[in-house]
Amino acid sequence: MDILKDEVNQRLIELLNPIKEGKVKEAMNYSLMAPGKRLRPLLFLTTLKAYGMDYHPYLDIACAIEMIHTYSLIHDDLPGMDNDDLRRGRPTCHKQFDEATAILAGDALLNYAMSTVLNVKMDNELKIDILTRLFDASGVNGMIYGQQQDLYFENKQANVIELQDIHKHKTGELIAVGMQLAALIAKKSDYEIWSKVGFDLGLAFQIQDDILDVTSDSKTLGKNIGSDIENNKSTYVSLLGIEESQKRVDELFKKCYENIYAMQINHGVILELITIILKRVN
Ligand code: GRG
Repeated sequence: MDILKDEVNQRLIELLNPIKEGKVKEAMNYSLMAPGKRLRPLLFLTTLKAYGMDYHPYLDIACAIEMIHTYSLIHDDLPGMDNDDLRRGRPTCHKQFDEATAILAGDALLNYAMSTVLNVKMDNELKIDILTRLFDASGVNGMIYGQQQDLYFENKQANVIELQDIHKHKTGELIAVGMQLAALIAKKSDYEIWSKVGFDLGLAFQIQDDILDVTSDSKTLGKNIGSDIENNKSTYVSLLGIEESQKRVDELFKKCYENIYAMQINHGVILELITIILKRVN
């Protein structure tokens, strides 16, 4: 998995190279090249590997997914949203630079993700399908809708169903999208199963996040802890407690393993990554 991650990091550096020098490029580079787990691009590349495909022609799509994820983190950390000052073990983008630069760097990463995919040499019809899914997942009916609902429920009690809806969109969409795109590229009929796996994994990932927020520390996590409590947000832990939340995580991972085993793919590579996520400490 480390080799894949290194390839993504190397390609991200190359992709940033041609951008005009200035504070926005510096801020994009600062946030993108900070030590993130690269989970979303790895899910995409690993699913392609599970289909026995050469992933190299699609490396830039993996990088575009990470650019969109990083933009969402930069904007989420802004004072108008979660107002956090630590991310990926470093001061958040607006703390390191300033708010205007952080807004522009987020905008630029989203925009650059689009042009990065547009520049990939591949079948045009498939490229349009990929762009459509990627920007639906991160768009106003996807991640942005999730973020809107997350902000709406600040200072209001959300129930588990409402919370699940927030997480499906805010976290699940971008976790699911890589696996969905790999199925599109491989021209397999597994799209729906990958959607199920992706959304279950996304929900498990988010509940893990809620648990880590109360059981870990900001040095290990590389971000502020207790930010949900500070912003008066309902979480799985605040609604169900740690034990029941962990039970839900375990059930969701079990479902993911079962659904993956039911597919005609090379299970090993993708299960290795799922297990890394299952055991994550940050
Ligand atoms: C601003 C449109 C907009 C959306 C923001 C992703 C998001 C939506 C907000 C980030 C805050 C948050 C806690 C999201 C839940 C998903 C999550 C745990 C994100 C962090 O992802 P990791 O752990 O981060 O993969 P790294 O740094 O490893 O990439």
